[in-house]
Amino acid sequence: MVVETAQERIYEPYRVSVSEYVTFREQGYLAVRGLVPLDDVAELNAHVDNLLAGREHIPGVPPPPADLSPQERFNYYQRIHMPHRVSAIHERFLLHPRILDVLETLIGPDVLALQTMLFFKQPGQPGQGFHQDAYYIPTLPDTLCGAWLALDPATEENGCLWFSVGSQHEPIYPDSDGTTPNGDRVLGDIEPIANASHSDESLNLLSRVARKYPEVKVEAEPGDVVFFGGHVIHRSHANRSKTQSRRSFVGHYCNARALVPWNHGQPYEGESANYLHILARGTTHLPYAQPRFGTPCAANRPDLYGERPARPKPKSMMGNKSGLMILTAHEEEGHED
Ligand SMILES: O=C(O)CCC(=O)C(=O)O
Repeated sequence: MVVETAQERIYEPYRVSVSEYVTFREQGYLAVRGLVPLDDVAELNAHVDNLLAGREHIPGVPPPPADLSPQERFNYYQRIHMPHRVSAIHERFLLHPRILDVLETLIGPDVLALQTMLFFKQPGQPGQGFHQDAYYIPTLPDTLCGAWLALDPATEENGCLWFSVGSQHEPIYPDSDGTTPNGDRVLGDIEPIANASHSDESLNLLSRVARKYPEVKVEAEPGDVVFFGGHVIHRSHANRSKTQSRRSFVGHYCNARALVPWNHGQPYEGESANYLHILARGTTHLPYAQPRFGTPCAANRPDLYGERPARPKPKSMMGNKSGLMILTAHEEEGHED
């Protein structure tokens, strides 16, 4: 029997439209409907069901104890961080070609894959209060982008994402409580925050900034992917439904030519941890990691995902004898722009 996996499937490339490109910048997020095929979503959901049933486990993540009741087992996990480093299926979704097609346009062309998170968000489980992702994951220059894949319908009731539209133009607010050294600390009048991600707005001081902007909910169907930049303030509420899970898979990425002084709180050598993150698309002059489970991407298949067509020789705008500016073939040496 041939078991078809996401790794072996050939996908129709996704071409981002001009209007989607503009929307991402205008709103701070872009929802691409039906980006990931439902067969792939079903495969990841089956894996999640197996985790909860104890039929599969992720190395380093304790499985639910055998003596739990079915309800306790169902609620055992809330979120698993960085599973792509130890589990092949998570690496495949981090490097899903259709997700990378969009990222290549929004933050590429060179894309580094940094982080994965699997959210369970079963009925009654909490949300995550106002935060900016680049507060947690610094990239220099800052090109961070999240890709949030809905595995279940995500509704207002079960805790979909909400975005403060316009806040993508805000700086990253540093904290006063020492949680991270990140944020735009050199801006003269920036007011530090505290308790980012806290769901109590009176404690989460980023809510003062969020209040300047209209907040928009983004409901999603399985297979929809919501892309959002590292600056946009966003949150999700608790799952208030009685029966509806709100599972999702989130990857974080940046331009592969940015320094990434971040390894999910783990140590790394030197000034940046780029050598621990996977080159997903394009090329880079900086170090990068190979995918541990061999998912095809730019790091191991530069012929497919890395090389770009040779560019024609550059031309410069030069004045001609009549004083008009015209495009002129580049001189090898001694030209002036
Ligand atoms: O899925 C959620 O509830 C929150 C996700 C989120 O805020 C994030 O990935 O930055």
